[in-house]
Amino acid sequence: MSEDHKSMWKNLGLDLVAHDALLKVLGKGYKDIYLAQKNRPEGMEYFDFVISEMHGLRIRELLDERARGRKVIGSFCVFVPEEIVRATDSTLVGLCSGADFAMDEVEKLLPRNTCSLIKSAFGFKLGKVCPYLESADMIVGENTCDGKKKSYETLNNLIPNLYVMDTPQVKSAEGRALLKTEYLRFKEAVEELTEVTIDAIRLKKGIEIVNNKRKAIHRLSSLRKADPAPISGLDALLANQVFFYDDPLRFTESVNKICDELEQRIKKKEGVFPEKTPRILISGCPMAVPNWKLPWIIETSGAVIVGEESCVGERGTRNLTDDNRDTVEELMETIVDRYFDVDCAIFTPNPDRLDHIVEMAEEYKADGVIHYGLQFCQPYLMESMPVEKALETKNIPTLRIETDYSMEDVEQLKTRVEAFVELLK
Ligand code: BJ8
Repeated sequence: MSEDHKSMWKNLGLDLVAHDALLKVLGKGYKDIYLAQKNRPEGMEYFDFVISEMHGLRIRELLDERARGRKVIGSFCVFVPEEIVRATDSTLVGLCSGADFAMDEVEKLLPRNTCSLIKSAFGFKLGKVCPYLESADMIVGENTCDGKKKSYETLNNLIPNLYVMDTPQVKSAEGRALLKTEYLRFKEAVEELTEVTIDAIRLKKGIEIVNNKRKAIHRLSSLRKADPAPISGLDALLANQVFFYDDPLRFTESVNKICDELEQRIKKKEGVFPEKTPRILISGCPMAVPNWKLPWIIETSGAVIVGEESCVGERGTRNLTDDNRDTVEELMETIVDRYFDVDCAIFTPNPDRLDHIVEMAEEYKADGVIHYGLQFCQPYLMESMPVEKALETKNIPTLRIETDYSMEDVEQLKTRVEAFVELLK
């Protein structure tokens, strides 16, 4: 690692020894899981680079932006509207992480039976290893699941610039009104932080930038319908993960470039795996970097992942925001409409999600669905049962997996996944 990066991390207050250890583990994991894949599209080199510089050059870019007066806002959920942040020329970065860190310290503050996603965010803060957390001018929490909303009360003592957004739990007129109130309050908070007044031109521009990222991902998703699949699920997941960190214009361009390449592959019937490889749709909790465990197990067990019904995937990106309006008020309404359609399991009831999973399974020609629930995640574990039922009625085989970020259950999971894949053949 360059001395430059080291002094940057030191200035951010990171624990250099712990951070170094983390980067070593990440580097090894990436090499074993990603670089070991065969037949990857050439365009993935860009994403390899992004991951290798995720804590280096990308942080440097964000700090440079800050030095020019721009702001960086961190978030843990796809309910935080990126359009509003972009409208002020600020950058929104995802803060969820997919690895255990400083768990002894975390369990002094949170009950042991808290999901890995929440514990991991605390671990990265307490272990002083997340340069994104330390570079953010504002960190947005949201009252989604009980675990998150209660943990923000504790996180508030560790982070001076935490802003908490309320979110509805029911898709009713009152629920939508609550989301609108909260988005208007958030807009004001972002305007105050950035000292920028959001007008219609700015908001339209923000919407356009974020929509373009989503459109590039839609294009990528749709190419995954081909058999043989032109890209692995691991690589597609990586693009979905980088969605939350990268410069949006560069990201859009890079994903579109990969899509050009994939189109050529499809023409030549070139795939990452042979034709007729069993196709899997993953559905459930979000998978943040470097949570690649389950996809890795699936794709080394003779199957290919063709879609993710997840916030790091189609649940997070599927809808566009309508920018065909003239005033800030009208554009804010379309933003509310767009996000109110997100079918997170915190909503009750949540029938749209079941319909969407069935639709996705059919559209991506999945032979089976693997439902991924993080241990102690009540919303998604509870919903895994109706999901299974809904898929059963369509004769789509389902495997329900409950796991965490540790590697202890890899062998056991592999045995279950292999048996499931056998069934699909
Ligand atoms: S919109 S899925 S990103 S809340 S895994 S912390 S639900 S106990 S992440 Fe999420 Fe927003 Fe919903 Fe998406 Fe709680 Fe479950 Fe943990 Fe979770």
